[in-house]
Amino acid sequence: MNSIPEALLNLRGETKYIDDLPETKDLLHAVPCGTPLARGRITSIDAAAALALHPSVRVITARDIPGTNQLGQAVPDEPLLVADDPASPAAEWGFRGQVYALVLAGSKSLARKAAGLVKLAYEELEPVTDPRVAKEKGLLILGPRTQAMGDPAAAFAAAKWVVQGRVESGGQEHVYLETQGAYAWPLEGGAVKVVSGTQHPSGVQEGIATVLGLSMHKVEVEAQRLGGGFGGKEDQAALWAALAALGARISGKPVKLVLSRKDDLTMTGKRHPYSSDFRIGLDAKGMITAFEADYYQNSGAICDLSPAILSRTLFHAAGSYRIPNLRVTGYMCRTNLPPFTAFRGFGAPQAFFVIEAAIDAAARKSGIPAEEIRRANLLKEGDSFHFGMPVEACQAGTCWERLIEKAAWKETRAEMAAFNKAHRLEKKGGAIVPVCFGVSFTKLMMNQGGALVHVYHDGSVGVSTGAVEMGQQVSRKIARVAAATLGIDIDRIKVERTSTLTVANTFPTAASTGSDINGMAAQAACQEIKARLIGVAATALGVPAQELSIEAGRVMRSGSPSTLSWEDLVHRTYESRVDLSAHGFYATPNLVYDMKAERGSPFAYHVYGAAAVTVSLDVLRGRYTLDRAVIIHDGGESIDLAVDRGQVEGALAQGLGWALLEDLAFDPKGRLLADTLSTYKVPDLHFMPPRMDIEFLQGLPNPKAVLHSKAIGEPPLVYGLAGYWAVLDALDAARPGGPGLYDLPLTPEKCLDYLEEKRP
Ligand code: MTE
Ligand code: LUZ
Ligand code: MOS
Repeated sequence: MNSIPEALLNLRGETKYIDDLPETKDLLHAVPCGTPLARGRITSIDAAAALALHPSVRVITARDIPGTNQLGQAVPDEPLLVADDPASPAAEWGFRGQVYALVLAGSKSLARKAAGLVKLAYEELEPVTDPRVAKEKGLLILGPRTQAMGDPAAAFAAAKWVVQGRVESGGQEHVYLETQGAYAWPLEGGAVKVVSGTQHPSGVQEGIATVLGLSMHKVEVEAQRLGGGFGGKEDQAALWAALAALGARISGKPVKLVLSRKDDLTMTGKRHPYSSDFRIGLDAKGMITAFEADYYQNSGAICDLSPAILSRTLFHAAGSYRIPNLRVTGYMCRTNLPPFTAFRGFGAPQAFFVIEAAIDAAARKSGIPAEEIRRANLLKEGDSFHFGMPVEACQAGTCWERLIEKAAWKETRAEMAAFNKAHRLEKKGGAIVPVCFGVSFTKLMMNQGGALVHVYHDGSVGVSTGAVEMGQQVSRKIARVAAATLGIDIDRIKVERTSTLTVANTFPTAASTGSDINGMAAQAACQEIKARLIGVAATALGVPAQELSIEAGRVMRSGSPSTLSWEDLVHRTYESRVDLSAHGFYATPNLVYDMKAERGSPFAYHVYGAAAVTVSLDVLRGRYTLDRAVIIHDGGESIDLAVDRGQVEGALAQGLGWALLEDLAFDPKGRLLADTLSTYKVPDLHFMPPRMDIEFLQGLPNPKAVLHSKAIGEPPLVYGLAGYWAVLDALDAARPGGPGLYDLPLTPEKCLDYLEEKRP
């Protein structure tokens, strides 16, 4: 009995992904055909040349779909395959790379070759790529959504300083190491089994059921692990799984579909780019009295998760600050780009960038340093968020003060100023960014999860939950929860692959709630089994159950070891014909939200933190290097500190990549310009600051989550924004009195333009 942590298996190269699954002789490989332009209408698909290539070749189009050609949940705008019937509205496609046919063949190279021979006849239509243009044309996916508090008009009228401006933030490619994919088998009775690279097995199950016209109980979906998800497989894994399932259904053979990197980059969604307008008002002391923003979310061609993402943007509009008068509106602008989707942070980082830009602009106008405005306006205990939720267990100030101390910020600032005075061609810059991130799915219903725990009669334990392992080590955390609850060593626990057969009706492993929700469900199941075990122990030892506990694999009586070991007890329970299995369920309590009034408490709690980043800028070239990052993070009582540290480091890297480096550029015709990993630049070890100090606040148990922990996955991504403001700070040292630049990512090219006064 020895459970090896996922991370160690990764390290040894022993983890198996979809493309590693054994291939049977009858396996067919699938390759999707994507539309060549951003917008058009299909007039016909000619598969003759592809079919002539080899007898194993099959070409599947929308006409072959036995159920409904629709995967859209919030809005029915997501056909599985663009229709080849010119009379149908589904013949119009909305982005370059939208799938219109699936080619199957006996080998991958054959399938790829055949896919290249499928001929598409179409009519080209004019694309829209700019969200503001889309809004002007009335191309909104759903109506605008507004949240408000206080009286912004009156507050602006009374403000000493009022500043307005415009902010751009670019998209971001997930670059999960494992591309999207699925492996499907036809089962007897018309059923189908699919191993899917998904964060949301139940969602994939539902999508396949719809497309194949099956009841959900005939669709089995399993996710063993993902080679990274980062939100990219929250909604969008369903398409590939449904295509593989369709292929299996039609061919009667197993079908494997694993996207090539290039197909994955062009065909799948990314983080939403935003274009936003803000107005901020300050009083003479630098207190923020009013804030307004309009967010033009570039939603891409399909609704996907855009409404939920916009919702999280609005909830995080005020960042970590108390703003008494506020009005923010979001627009979901439909454009002819790939459907933008969930990406770590889920709309919150975009909102943080806007409020921080507004503060930066206010600092330039008022002369009050941005850092002072940030510090003075931080949320405090007893404040309330603009949607009415009280601010509780607030650590915004604690994190900030500790950061100033740990980073020796006053001294650092003084050193940077002295350096900048002495150097003309190299400048230092630094910035601090606070984070306050709400944890829970903003859609109430999604905050539920289940678990199924088996104690085998040799004393080993299998735990299944709805959580999907994607590198974040949720399986490690759940194993720790089960071990702690049962009172045994973690080596006795094995966390199973995620399957709709073991835990049904689950929600995606997302919103950083994987261990919060599924850990609680596993805990509930373990508690139930433990109560039964203690009952058996009480009979065996002849003592009241209240005196008994299980610790370190032994039954304890009033704190002293009894004669019963874990194995003895489990075996006795088995002999006594008492159930050693249990199902657990958890629904996050106390969440309320009134969508009409835009008031309530949509989050179980908030995660707080602050990051300081310092940089050096090469003034002649516009290039910069990151010198140091210091982070103070409020993580509750960590279930596994090594995991949490890894999550903070990884999220920081991804946040820095988004803020500074990753340029998700499309041409005006909607073509992705960097569509390979040699042209799309992600942060590497050399890009990261050589000094990274991450400190977790101690002694702050969180009563709202499992084992007093806090969710960790997404909030630290926002720390990456400190890199943006640090580089801008260095630019200011080189170009004093500049207007500021709010156009993320702040690439070296943009820095050079700014220094040459070509921007904004
Ligand atoms: N860490 C790794 N290694 N791989 C991932 O795909 N996804 C992130 C984060 N950390 C991710 C990751 C995202 S977007 C989320 S929402 C959370 O993990 C989901 O997992 P959790 O809720 O179990 O923390
Ligand atoms: N997914 C979702 C999410 O559906 N709702 C959310 O609130 C959310 N938040 C973060 C990441 N994914
Ligand atoms: Mo994470 S964006 O919630 O998958």
